[in-house]
Amino acid sequence: MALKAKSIEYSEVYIDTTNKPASFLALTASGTTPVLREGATILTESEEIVAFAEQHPGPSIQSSEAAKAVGAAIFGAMKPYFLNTVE
Ligand SMILES: N[C@@H](CCC(=O)N[C@@H](CS)C(=O)NCC(=O)O)C(=O)O
Repeated sequence: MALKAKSIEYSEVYIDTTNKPASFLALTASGTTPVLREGATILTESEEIVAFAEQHPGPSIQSSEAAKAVGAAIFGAMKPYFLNTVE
């Protein structure tokens, strides 16, 4: 989304997260998505990717600290549903 918001050209590679390919695991020690690779640069944290995108021309896409806190709280609350671990 950060790349799209900044109109940065990119190509997407989808993986099966239940059977992660070795080529993907070679890029990221955590084995999580997203991963951005540009040349020798590999970014494996969403915030790093947003910071990378922010360096490009166009309107700022940085969230305020308050918005980040709200997003983290919502994601934290929803995570058991995403992972189907609701008790
Ligand atoms: N700290 C990482 C967390 C990334 C993360 O948790 N990604 C999830 C998808 S949103 C993931 O890859 N889940 C699959 C797994 O852990 O195997 C970030 O902010 O980018």
